[in-house]
Amino acid sequence: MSSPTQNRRYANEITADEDGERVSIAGWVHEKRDLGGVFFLIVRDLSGFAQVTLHKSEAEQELFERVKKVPRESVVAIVGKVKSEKKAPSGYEIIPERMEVLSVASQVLPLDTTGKVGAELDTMLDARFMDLRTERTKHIFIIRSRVLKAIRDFLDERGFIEINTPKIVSAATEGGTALFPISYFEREAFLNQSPQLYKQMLMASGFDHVYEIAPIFRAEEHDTTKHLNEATSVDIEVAFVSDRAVMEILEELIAFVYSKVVDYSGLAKLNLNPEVPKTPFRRITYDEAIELLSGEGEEIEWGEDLSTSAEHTLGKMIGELYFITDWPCAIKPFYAQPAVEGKSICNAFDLMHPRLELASGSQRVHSYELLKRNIESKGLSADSFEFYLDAFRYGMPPHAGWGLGVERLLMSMLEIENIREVVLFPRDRRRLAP
Ligand code: AMO
Repeated sequence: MSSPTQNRRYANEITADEDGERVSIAGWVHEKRDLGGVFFLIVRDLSGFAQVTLHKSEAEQELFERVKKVPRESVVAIVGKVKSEKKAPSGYEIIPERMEVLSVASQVLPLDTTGKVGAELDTMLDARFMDLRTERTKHIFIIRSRVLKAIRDFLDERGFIEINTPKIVSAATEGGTALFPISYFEREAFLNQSPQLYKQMLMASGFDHVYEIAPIFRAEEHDTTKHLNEATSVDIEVAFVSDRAVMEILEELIAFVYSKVVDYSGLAKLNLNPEVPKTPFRRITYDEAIELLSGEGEEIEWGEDLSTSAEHTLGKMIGELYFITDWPCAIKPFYAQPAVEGKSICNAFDLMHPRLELASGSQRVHSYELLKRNIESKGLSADSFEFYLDAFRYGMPPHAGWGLGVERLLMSMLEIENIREVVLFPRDRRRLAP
């Protein structure tokens, strides 16, 4: 006898037009409904659901009993005939001839895959493999995959070269967040906070448009709904341009990504109907931001970073995606280019969603001397940046770039409260497994 999964079809590929034809499906036992004389087995696969119907009077008794007994979430393969049935969820049902149980699921289940009984986030994350069987979580990760593909398509189309830089490194890049130290043979090394130094070094290579989509590691101590210890960052770096040019790339990229998500049918399962944001996004300077905040009674001293509460106040006032530009150099990293040499404002920007920061970037210092001075004035040792500084000594063009948090983008697009929901296996202060 042939394998029951041979010629396996997805539930949503089968149609009522195939009435009378023999098909084979495989998936998980989603639901069982016993109506006495009729028994329904709902089988779920990646594509959706198939209704398998057994009439007690017509079905083979041995098969009828086995189907009734198969525990929920077990994996089954079914061969049967298609029957057009308007009342069935997909307009057809399958009258089974054969069922093979490929794997029996233990009971009690860690969570309800029908989504009728909601689960706590911790329960979902602890049993992520099963949580992914729910419609909501499945669609979040299909959208995540679409978002990443859209980002790649957009950047590839514009001639960017995709790069991969090391994640085991010897120096910090982003002041403010701590590093994860690791032991590297007889030396100390760290997990990379950002590909910043490497993407900049490539600007000296002639690869003048690069991007990387990769993990970044931040030893954030606090447990928040928007911070992870391992996040995914989209980083770009472009030579011979200013911060203004990379801001335009960023807003066009965001609009393009939205345009590839809004037509996804699974959005309905998340009860969402997002709109493609209009470009160009609004731009306000840091000075304008603190003035707006002051008008709302929230005083920020010049040179101070914006608190989460300040970000929320501004977000409420502006109500759409916007940039904050012209930041004080004191609160931006050593590589941000001053607008005027010697002045305290930098050509740096943040891209904000009304709820949170999505990206930050800048024009970079490309003068070796200034960069070295900046590193030292931030209290860092120029020696540990020698490999990076070297790239600025033999012909480094002006350049600019940004880093965009993939999870932040997704949670803002999908109106998700907790960043952990958009990561398959999130890493936070408490979570190192699964
Ligand atoms: P920054 O540190 O602002 O800039 O990071 C860029 C973007 O990455 C995301 N992000 C995070 N997401 C989740 N959890 C975290 N702990 C976390 N940390 C950062 C955010 C943030 O806006 N080198 C610069 C970028 C550049 O200038 O090119 C940098 O890393 O969405």
